Amino acid sequence: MPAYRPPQIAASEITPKTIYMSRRNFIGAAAAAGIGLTFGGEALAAPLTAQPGPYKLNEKLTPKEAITTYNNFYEFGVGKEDPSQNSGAFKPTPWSVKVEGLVGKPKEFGLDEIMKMKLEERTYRMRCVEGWSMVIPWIGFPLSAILDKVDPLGSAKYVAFETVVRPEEMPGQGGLFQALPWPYVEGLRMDEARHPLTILAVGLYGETLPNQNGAPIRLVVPWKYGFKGIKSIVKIKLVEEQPQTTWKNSNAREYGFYSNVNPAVDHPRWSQATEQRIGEGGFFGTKRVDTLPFNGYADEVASLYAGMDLKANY
Ligand SMILES: Nc1nc2c(c(=O)[nH]1)N[C@H]1C(S)=C(S)[C@@H](COP(=O)(O)O)O[C@H]1N2
Ligand SMILES: [Mo]
Repeated sequence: MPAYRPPQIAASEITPKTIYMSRRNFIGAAAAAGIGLTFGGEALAAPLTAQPGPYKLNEKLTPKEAITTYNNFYEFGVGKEDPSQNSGAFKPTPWSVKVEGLVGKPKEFGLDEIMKMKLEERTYRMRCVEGWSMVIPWIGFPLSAILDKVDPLGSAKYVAFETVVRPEEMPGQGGLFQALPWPYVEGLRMDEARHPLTILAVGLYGETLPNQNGAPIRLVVPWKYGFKGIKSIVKIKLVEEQPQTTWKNSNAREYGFYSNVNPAVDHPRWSQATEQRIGEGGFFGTKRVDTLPFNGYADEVASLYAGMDLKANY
């Protein structure tokens, strides 16, 4: 396993909006013409090797350029381009993650140790609650692998997660306008946390995670809306009661604890029946596809919710 090196922001990722937009059109034209392009960012990021993992997907990957420039990461601003443009000063190393709470062996994991976990390629369909989706080739390891190392107690019923707070490196956490209360927090039921689909991701497209995607380590739960995938994690705590979650705290009528992708349960302000695949039919194209129950992972996870009313538990 290569030693961990933080990804670096390429100059190409910090361009003004006009150039950025025309570059995007150029990419589309080049793709249509069958011309392969490489960007500075790809050359600079640290390569990361991983073995093929389970859950193969027969779907077209979302272009890396879209995955790394169309983001939600409010610590860096609320615009889709803010995280890629405003995260250049963020330092994903050194880093450590505390795993604590109802466990026999609480432990602080340094990033070097984390990067020595058995890394797998996990290409997942990802669905944002806002109605767009991507297909992302993550690199990571099952969350259960790290939970196993701390000996969870029988009393642990949920897992709570916390993002780092660094206003000096995360412009959305400083200044007058705070989009959300910090730290960003999320949670899973223990059986969801231990499900083999649930991973901690440390890379994508064969490289360490770009800052805007949650460097150096973030959660990925592919059957849930994107906001469950908390980024830049510093704390994982096993607890007895259902944890606080940022979006439910900020608007409980619109965002619940479970947040399972469900085309049959609309958001109060929009339908969740279909989604726009980012990067297909042109970056801002109109290719819409049907949203699938549990984001297409029903065979794997529907049994976790047997007997539950998924309209009440949204
Ligand atoms: N800490 C933190 N994690 C976060 C968010 C955020 O604003 N802050 N946004 C969430 C939302 S709404 C989505 S859709 C995904 C987006 O992940 P991506 O940018 O890697 O596609 O991150 C989630 N994780
Ligand atoms: Mo999202």
